[in-house]
Amino acid sequence: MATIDEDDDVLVVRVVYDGAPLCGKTTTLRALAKSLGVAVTTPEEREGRTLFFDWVDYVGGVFDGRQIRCQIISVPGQRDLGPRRQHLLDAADVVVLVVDTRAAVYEAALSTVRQRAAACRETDPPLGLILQANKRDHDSAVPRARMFADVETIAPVAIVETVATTGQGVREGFVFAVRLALDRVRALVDRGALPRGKPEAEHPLELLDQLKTLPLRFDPAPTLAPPAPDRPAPRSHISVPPTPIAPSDIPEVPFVPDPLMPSGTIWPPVDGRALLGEVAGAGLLPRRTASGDWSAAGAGWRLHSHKDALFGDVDAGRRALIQWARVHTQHERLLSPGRAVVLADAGEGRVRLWQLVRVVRSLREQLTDGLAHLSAEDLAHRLVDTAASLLSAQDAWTRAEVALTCSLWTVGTGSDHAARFVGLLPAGAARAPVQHEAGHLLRREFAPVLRAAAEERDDLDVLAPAVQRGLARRGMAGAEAFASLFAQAAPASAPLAPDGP
Ligand SMILES: Nc1nc2c(ncn2[C@@H]2O[C@H](COP(=O)(O)OP(=O)(O)OP(=O)(O)O)[C@@H](O)[C@H]2O)c(=O)[nH]1
Ligand SMILES: [Mg+2]
Repeated sequence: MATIDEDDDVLVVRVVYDGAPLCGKTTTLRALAKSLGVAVTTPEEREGRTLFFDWVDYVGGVFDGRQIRCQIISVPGQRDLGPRRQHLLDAADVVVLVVDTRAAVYEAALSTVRQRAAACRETDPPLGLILQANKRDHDSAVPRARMFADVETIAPVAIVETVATTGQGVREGFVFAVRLALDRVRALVDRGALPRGKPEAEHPLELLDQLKTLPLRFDPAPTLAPPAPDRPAPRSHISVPPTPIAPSDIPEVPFVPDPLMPSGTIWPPVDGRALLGEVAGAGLLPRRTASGDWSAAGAGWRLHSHKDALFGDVDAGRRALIQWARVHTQHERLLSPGRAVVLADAGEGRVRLWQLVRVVRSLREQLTDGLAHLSAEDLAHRLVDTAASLLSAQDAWTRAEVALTCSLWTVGTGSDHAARFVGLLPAGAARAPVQHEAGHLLRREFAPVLRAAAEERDDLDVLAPAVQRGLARRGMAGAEAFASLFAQAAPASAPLAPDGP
């Protein structure tokens, strides 16, 4: 949802690329980013499929004297990722619906257009919608005239024809989308309803954290490698904190971190108060996100409260606090330091449970730093060390009673160099963690890193053997898959095929 970020003096708008699985959303964002001369961030992918989103930041144009910062986001298309898709759509200022126009999937695409057009019209002020007719290069693409006629019967929707793989038409679609977004912003200004403050998410990591707190309608484990046969059974499960109350229409009192809060409302008892003092000094003001959660980030801290962490009285809230304190204590050695849990007044006798997490740099952020400037040998070292940290985190987390998602974004290293979970603890953390086969995990996590490396450097042919040497020194599970990932990206260094008959 658009907002005026007064700190940076910009208008932030969100352009969301929606559409069926494999219609070409990610391809579109990559082509757009290339034409705008900016980068795409893709937190996680599995076999080329988007798991969370693709994110592009672009500052351009002016609205009422302020620069416009566009957060350009594509949703994951897979049916089972619906909650994530919805969360991203909820914060849209305009939707670009990417449609695969090949004949075989055309009818299904039209029904998506019908649904999305109806949903956009229901929003107040209406949400702009553009139809990006993609894959126009395909032999079986439906004729242009037929497509325009069909869409006309649905709603007055602008159509932009594209070939995302070459970038044709993609930028035009985006420029049009921003105009529609600004129409909506203007309507909000006229009503005095344009919010001021930080956007729902300021950067991809924050958005990723939000999505990771959402319930999934599926368990990703079955589609991945089966758990190792000797994996220990989870010892016990932590139940969801007791008796949250249903959200009501009575607005909540916003949480203002205050180190003078009554005792019994902060965990850990002593250090927690000191941490709270630090957070209070940062002047963070949490805001409600589209999913109903509350969150704030800045000055090295993240504050988060799940939408259901609201309790009708202090006793119910205290029981939940004690349960969360127990989770933190049990997993202290696995979690990044600088965490507190706080029970705060929410007004009308209600209390809300918050987690405060000091930001610790993730493995992925540490890697990004060295991607452009390290020598191939040093980068190879760092890549191998990072892979080892990731695997050791996964190993350690199998003993956890909470489902700590293991990825380059959620693992960091503590002062003792041990791998630590740096994300927000999942709400109602009542699930055994999923363990992936080492090679699979490494491929999944490092493929995007390698793509980024390929954009930054032209010495992958040197990097690949350096990685191989690093692995040989270390001896690591999944080493073969890891090495082959790099070898594939550097064809010049791949072993020559024997002369065939
Ligand atoms: N021929 C052709 N292929 C395309 C075009 N756009 C995308 N593709 C291909 O379609 C496939 C899916 O593209 P993606 O961009 O990954 O689709 P997506 O919608 O992001 O997929 P999910 O988010 O994972 O559901 C890839 O193989 C692309 O190369 C296009 O305009 N023409
Ligand atoms: Mg995608």
